[in-house]
Amino acid sequence: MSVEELYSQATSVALKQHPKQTDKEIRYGTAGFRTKADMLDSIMYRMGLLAVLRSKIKQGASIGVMITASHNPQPDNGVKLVDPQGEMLEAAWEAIATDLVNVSDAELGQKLKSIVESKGIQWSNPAHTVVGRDTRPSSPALLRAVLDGIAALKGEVVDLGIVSTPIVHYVVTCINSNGAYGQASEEGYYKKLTDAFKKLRPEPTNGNYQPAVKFDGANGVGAIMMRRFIELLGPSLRVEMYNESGELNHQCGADFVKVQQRPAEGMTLAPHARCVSVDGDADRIIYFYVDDNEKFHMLDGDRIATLVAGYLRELLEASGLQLDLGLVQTAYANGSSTKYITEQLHVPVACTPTGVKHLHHRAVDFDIGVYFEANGHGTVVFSSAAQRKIAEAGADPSLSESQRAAAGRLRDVMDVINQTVGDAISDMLLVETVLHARGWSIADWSAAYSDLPNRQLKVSVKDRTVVTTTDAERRCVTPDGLQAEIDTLVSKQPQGRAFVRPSGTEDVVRVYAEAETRTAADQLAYQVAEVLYRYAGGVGPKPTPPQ
Ligand code: NG1
Ligand code: ZN
Repeated sequence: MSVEELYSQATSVALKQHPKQTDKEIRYGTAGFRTKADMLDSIMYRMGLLAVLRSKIKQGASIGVMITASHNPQPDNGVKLVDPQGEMLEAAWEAIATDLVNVSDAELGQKLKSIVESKGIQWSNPAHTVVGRDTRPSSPALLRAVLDGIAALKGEVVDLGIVSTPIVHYVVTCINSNGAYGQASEEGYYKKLTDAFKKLRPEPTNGNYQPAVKFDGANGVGAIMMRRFIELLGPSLRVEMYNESGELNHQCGADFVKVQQRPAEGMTLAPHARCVSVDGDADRIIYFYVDDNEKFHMLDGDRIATLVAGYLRELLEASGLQLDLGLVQTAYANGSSTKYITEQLHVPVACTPTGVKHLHHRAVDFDIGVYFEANGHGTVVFSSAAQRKIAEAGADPSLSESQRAAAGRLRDVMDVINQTVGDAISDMLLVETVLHARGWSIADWSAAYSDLPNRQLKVSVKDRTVVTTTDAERRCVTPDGLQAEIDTLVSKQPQGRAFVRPSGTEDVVRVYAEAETRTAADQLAYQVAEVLYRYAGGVGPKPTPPQ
């Protein structure tokens, strides 16, 4: 079949089987395309087409397609593409994706042709894709649309079935590294992580550390995966399962715990038991516990980042390796965590706009970059030079035995980490490894520093693009005068900090505030929401003062 025939075949499949459902423009945002599941069929089909083009321009390297709306409610769904090294889709192609899904069905063939020609895509190159989906009831039908898109342009496909987002990133990376990153399958992923984890704890207990967690699967794919992990982990970590099969993300999961600042529902809590909540596609994780007085304590992405960065710094010192370690956060990082990591741990901190791709890009500037969003999405990346130096140091006869042991440990810690993307379960195994090494209970971990009380709110406005920001989203540029009002409100609160930014995944503007006390943080958040509503054209109910 000629290229021209393929373009017209793609168009006729679109018209007959996956017609465009709306003229409303949709954009490829921080998490790909995400909206109500019943508006996604044509978008999925076209993303299947795009995955084939993306693979061809990368000389046939595998491209991932993940069907999920992560922590969003069950009726939503979404899709994102994974680039050859396991990273998020390159920014220039986000714009191409947006163009491709917004043209009419009749213009589709012409659009494909113009992408192929303007990008100089070699049509004779092969195309390979790896597809995964979450547990949403809408996902199987949307998968068929993606597969139809891939088939229309004659791409090859490996369908991983129901898997977490990080497994798709892992498998893509393994295929494209010819297995150097690991065995390219779901089983290969489980084995790599659990083998390294078990090696790092010859004895499951140590000091105050007990090898047991309570796991909230958010009624999603994380629960299914954890069942498989449990078989492989054996007594090295006992996992009690909760929220395995109800409504996805409903009153549970990492986002619920983080935003509501309370335990997931449906769990049997016990004082000081470590509880873990993951999100709907298992790429985010939040720890929490209740103390003897039933007080709730949350250990979020900032806590994980500081715990991990502190431990890596210790291993670097013990091994004598000269590698540059840094931490990357966003404006949502609690002020106390930033202070702790810079002043106590002496690890440099960088701040980027929200969205893991920004954090990831900044983190790779370090030899070892730890990055986490406060919501629990993050990982650690090691440069190839760092990986080589660590491997060499483990066997370097000029080093002392304890230096070699520390380097060897660092190498094994690296194997527990899914460097390709934030990964809830890999992150959990990493946290458990550090707590075990330190002999820490969850309260010991929590004692490192105290979070400043904080509050997040959402404000609906007529057009959220009227809010624009600068300085890694910490200050807003427009609407005119809004930042000055926020500055005045913040200046009245001891340890106050607040910012507003348009969401990339919801039609709202988000407000964040922190301050010395709970009441002050709540009040500041409300006051900022109120001025935002006024300056940015708020719609619907006005922000109401905290009770
Ligand atoms: P938006 O909607 O742009 O705030 C949310 C999260 C991000 C990121 C993306 C992608 C917060 C405040 N924002 O983005 O951190 O995870 O979703 O899923 O948690
Ligand atoms: Zn997610």
